[in-house]
Amino acid sequence: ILSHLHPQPEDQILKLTALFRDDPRPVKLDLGVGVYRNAAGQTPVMRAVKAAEKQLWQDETSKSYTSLAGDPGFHKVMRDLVLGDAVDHTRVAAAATVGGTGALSIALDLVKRAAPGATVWVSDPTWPNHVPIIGKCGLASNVYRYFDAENRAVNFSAMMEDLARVAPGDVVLLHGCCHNPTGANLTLPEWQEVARLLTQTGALPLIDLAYQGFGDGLEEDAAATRLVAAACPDTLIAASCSKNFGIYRERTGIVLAVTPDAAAQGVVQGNLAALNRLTYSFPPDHGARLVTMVLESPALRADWQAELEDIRTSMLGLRRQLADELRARTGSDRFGFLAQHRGMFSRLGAKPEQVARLRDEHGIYMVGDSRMNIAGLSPATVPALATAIAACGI
Ligand code: PLP
Ligand code: TYF
Repeated sequence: ILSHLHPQPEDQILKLTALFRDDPRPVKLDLGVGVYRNAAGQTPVMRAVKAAEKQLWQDETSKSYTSLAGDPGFHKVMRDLVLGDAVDHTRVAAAATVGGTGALSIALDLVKRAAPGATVWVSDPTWPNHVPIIGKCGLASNVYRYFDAENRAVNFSAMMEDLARVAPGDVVLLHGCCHNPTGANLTLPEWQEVARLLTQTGALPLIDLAYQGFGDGLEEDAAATRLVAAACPDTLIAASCSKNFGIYRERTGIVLAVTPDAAAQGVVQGNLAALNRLTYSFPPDHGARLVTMVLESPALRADWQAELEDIRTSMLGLRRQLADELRARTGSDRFGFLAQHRGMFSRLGAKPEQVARLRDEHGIYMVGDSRMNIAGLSPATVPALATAIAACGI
């Protein structure tokens, strides 16, 4: 029976990590997988997370199960972090999940139960896992235009044209901030127009929030999510703690469902707990507990925010440095978008053969669509990247 299985396509992002590792050249640059790295090339455990872990090791007296939807304390801190007071808290159902990916999967399972015929609309392009996860949950997908490859910016009028054609009850998947893979984001007034359109069409927004704090700041990066949740009768949010708490392998995320009223909240909460139970019984607790401890302690929270802000501003500095170096080398402003984009990624706009040349001739690894992880750079390596980009005629 098992021999009837088909070989699976490799994950193009994760494949790069192995290619890079096996490259024997002494000077090489990994701009592939979206993991934050400091100037020394490390992905450290954040200070506040380490302190919480020490405290937890001392104080934890039991590792018995939590509840099916996870710890209510985690729900509360995450609801506050993501939604602030944008909506009445009695309307919000929540479940801890296995990372942001688990949150997406549980959210889409919930959609499948509520609206089995719904189509999920994703941006063109989007994170490569979105469409396969939608399919795995038994839902159809379609794309709305998003990225203007010529200008490396959002083609907002095309996006609005496509979203106007979405059927009532369909789902629109939006990146809450720091669009992956392009780095191009909507302005707040544009988000207001999207929210208005969603209420007009009766579509359900599903917001993927994987990089809160990596763009313009913790509050700023939540503004679009809050605006949409305040405008629409119901909103699904899949939030990840992997990046902003640096706890990737702990697999910590949450699905937040903003429901029309407190009565609906109870039923949705029951469905989220049931979906967790059917998928993995109880969600993992360790990362969620660390996040809860950090957010509940004023001292740990302040230290976490300071370190997150350092991470954010270091990536912004690298963006500006790269844009400046490229202006100097090419004598043109065509790379100015790098300083305008936000988050870990920018899509450079290089052709596949140019991406291959960067790798083969310069040891620079980026995803085939020319997505670069900005955090893979350091002030010392930016000049070499700029030189290589210019040398490849990009
Ligand atoms: N959504 C997007 C857009 C991402 O880039 C990621 C990447 O890590 C995720 C979701 C999932 O994150 P997690 O590692 O928490 O599952
Ligand atoms: O886009 C990225 O690089 C991150 C990490 O299958 C990632 O979101 C990459 C591939 C993957 C899961 C996570």
